Amino acid sequence: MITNTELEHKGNLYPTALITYEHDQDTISFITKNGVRLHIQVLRDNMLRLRYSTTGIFEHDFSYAVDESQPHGFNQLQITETETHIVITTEKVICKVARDDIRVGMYNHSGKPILEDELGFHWEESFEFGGNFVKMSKSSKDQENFFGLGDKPTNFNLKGKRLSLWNTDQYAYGKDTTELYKAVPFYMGLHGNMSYGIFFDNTFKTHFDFCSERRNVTSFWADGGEMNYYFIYGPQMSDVLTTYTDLTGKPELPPMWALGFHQCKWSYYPESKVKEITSKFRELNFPCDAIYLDIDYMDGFRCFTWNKEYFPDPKRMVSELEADGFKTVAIIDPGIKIDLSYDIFKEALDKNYFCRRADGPYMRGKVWPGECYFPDFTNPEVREWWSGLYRELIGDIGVKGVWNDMNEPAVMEVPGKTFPLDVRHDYDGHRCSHRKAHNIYGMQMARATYDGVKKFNFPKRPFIITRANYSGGQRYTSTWTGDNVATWEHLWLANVQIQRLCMSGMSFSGSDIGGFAEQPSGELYTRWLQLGIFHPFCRVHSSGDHGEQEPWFFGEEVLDISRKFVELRYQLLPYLYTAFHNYVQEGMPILKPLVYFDQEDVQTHYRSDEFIFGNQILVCPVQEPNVQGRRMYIPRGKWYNFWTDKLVVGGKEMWVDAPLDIIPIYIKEGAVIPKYPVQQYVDQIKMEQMTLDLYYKLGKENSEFYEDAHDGYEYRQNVYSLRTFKLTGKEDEIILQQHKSGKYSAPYTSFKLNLHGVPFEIKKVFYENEEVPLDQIHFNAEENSMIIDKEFSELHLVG
Ligand code: MIG
Repeated sequence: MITNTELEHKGNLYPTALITYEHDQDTISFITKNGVRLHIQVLRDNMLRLRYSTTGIFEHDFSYAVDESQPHGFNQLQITETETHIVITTEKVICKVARDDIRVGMYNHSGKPILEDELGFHWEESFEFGGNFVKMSKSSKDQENFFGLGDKPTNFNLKGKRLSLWNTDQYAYGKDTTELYKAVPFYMGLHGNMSYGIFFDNTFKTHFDFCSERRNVTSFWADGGEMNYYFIYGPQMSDVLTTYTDLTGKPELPPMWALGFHQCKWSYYPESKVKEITSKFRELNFPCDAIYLDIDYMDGFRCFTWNKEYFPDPKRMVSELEADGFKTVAIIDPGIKIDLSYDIFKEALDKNYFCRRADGPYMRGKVWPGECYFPDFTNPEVREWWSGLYRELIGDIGVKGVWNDMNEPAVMEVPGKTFPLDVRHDYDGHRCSHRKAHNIYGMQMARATYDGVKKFNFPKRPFIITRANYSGGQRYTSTWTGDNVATWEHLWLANVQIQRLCMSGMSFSGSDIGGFAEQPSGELYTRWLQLGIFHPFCRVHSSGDHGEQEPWFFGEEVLDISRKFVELRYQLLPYLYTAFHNYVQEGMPILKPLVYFDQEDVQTHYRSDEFIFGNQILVCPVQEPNVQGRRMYIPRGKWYNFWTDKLVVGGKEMWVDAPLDIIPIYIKEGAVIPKYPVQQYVDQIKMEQMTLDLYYKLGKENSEFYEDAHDGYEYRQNVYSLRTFKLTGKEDEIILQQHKSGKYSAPYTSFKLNLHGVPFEIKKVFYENEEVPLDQIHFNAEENSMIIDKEFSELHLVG
């Protein structure tokens, strides 16, 4: 036997000294003696892209994550040389490349290091597959902390963790399971009040080590592909995150009904069962907007078919549900049953749309329908075909939303629970193996689904939910955290995971409330729902094989408390919708973890129980059984207890009462919160009056309130309404100014203004600087409320 020991022991390879560099427009290209090439592209003053090639040759530049429609541009790009470095200066960042070994350091304009290479770029040749294992290591500071990385079920602050990204179907996963359903290779570092982000846009299996192997080193690497990453500078986390979402894209505004309460189970069938559930919601006056059909609605789990025994006339059923205020959402999986009499299978076979193994045969795997072939969603022609398959389901039958599952892709009864690595993919014309396409398979399926639902539901807005995803997939779909378990630990995990998804550009997310596997106690269900009404996506789902999980199943007390909280979500819909508007416009996360809310306050760096819902509501779930309250951290500033209106001064931890019917909620002082009346579903009621809850502050605070038609696309033609409320509180006066933009006019004409925490008695009210008699505005001294014209521009309430 001949062994090539030299090859076997080649190990890590490193760039050598710089020979030369070139500058062409926004890109500076460096080349080393051993042929390594580094491209640094300046996209924005605070965003640089770094690509490395070990042969001097780059492969075709292509990314599923990057949103090409986003404009970039910078104000300054200057290149200077020192004896030891080539220095690139933008308005925000100074980037130094060492002549010795092309190690890179990023600094701010006061010379403070933001992020410096430790070993920097290095690689190992991959003898088995070709190409390289590409690696990067960075020095990190003692006080540095890390956040991001998608759906990982682990501590919110990632310091000390080593994690890998390989989309995996993880039924009943646990805390610290490293590979879950999504791959979001983006994280943020924070030290010395400076935050930066790294987006490692590589779809192979990627790995991240946050000071786990070595205390002062952070590294990331991939099992193939290119060392291709974006460095984004803050210094605020909000600058980093909004730049990342500019790069990878934002979704369109969902229809408002998608923000209502959703009920799901595996599975509601036949039709009479579905109706029994929906009627019960109405009978009990428990608000609900959507009902889900899991895999059993299909004929033998064949996608785009119906089991006619269970659902003899789906179109009629869907329209009857709709008339009762329920939208129907149906599941669609990627596996297509091998069955020559099944037209969709036949067509995909004829058109060569299924994935194949390296040596030619189709990729065959077992999922719910039995043996299946799988469409190659990385082929644009296949995506086009797939989107067309929704014609009947959406366009004719009237299903309003689609739920994509099993798209990691999941395969049963095989090692690794997914495709073998040799499976071939089109990858939009850049043919590759499953090693490269695995992590984007689910995203491309959701993308094709989005296109289809959008096309056939137009001019209404589409609603998609997916289990697997990759960075940028937020452009197409919402998501949930998969097969969790009905345990208290999973309630804790749901809280962390949704905050983390919000920090990873994927705000439209939620967990299976109450847990998917096993069955919650009434207490656990209640506590979970109290948290879930603050998640951007709010759905109860369970596997169904452990008993019922409808809100009435746990008895009268749980039902009443649950109703009270779902009603609260419906009251807060205009506030939540405004948070969605800020997310789709600016990339602002809908939930703001405390570290994001106030990064200067180091107390927040290891906090994860508390979060800010939207901009002004602080929430902290109860995550233990048998308690009457908990300790929580109140961030700096002053906050009103939502339940008692008692004002507390933040910047400290305190005990908060929270018996079973209470979740700790605090409102930021100065906030003006828009509220709807309770409805059983979105747009049930023609709005006659909008409530504004105003929380007094000595000082200034701005609030926003966005509205439009709740569905459709007229908002893009300026038919929206964005109101800004500027509150100025004085010892004996409140001034409230309103500025409105957009052409939308809501059906109501007045606001009911409820005042909270006002330290003086209101004696006079001036409307547009003219005094109005208190009875004319229906001033109610007991409630401290009044009714005012919605178009006011300035209001003075004087003591
Ligand atoms: O192998 O469609 O995560 O939400 O109910 C299980 C049945 C397949 C997994 C999903 C779950 C869904 C279930 N699916």
